[in-house]
Amino acid sequence: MTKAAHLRRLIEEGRGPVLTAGAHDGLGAVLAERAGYRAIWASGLEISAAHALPDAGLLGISDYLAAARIMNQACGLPVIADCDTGFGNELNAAYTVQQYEAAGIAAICIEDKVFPKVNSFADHRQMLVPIAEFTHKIRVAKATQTDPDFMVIARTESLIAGSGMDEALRRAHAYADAGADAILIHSKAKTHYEVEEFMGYWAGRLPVVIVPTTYYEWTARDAGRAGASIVIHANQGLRATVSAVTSAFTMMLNDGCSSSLEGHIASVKEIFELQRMDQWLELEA
Ligand code: SPV
Ligand code: MG
Repeated sequence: MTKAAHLRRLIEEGRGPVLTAGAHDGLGAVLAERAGYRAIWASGLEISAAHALPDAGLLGISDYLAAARIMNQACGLPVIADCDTGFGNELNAAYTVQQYEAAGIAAICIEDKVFPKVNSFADHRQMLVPIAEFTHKIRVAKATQTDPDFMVIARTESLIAGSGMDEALRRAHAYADAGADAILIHSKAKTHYEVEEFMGYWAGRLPVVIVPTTYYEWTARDAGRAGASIVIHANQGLRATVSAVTSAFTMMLNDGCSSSLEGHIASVKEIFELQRMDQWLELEA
């Protein structure tokens, strides 16, 4: 089964939302798989942060695709690739579909903001493109794919841009009419209520994807009961890494050695296991 078919099956079998972890490299994807996540979000925020760059449209499709490809090859999970606004106009969106599909990526997600976008949590120009411009992009993207299982997820930033619930619903329905396979409704609210309200009105027309970063107290189980098909923990892995590495480096510099860390950090043996070193070295035998 292709990974695109696998992702569709996970959504359709309805055993709760597909728990999806944000990652930016092969190791992150392997850690998510080992922990029990069922899909990978190739996060633009994480891929940008891994380059020590802001999530502001600086990196291009080559950088994003290379990262998504590495994650896809490193683990058995389907990858949902964050493709920002589709890297330009509808031609760029078509090229994006061609390239990601050829790389075996299960789904792409494109959002209805003006290029170059800025991360949704930045208090900075959160501007939406006209609905007709984005529906055209979706139609071209969907017409480009050759594998019927490949998914194009349309993400509306209406709530992020402060355009309100009616606009979010209007856009989501227009994107569904244009052929989107799922809708990502993004929110930066501190509570889940607006996302829950959206899903109530939406009434399951298409699968809904959510990213509970600011409304982190909402459990995936409750989100699933409210209608979410995919729940993305988009950046917590990156944030955990930053905290852990910062405290480890500080401790070693302060102590002049790593003895207070040993016992708290992964062993070299565990790193070898994550690298599947034994399997590789068996090839020499
Ligand atoms: C990302 O992870 O890059 C996302 C989700 O698009 S967010 O950062 O919440 O916008
Ligand atoms: Mg992003």
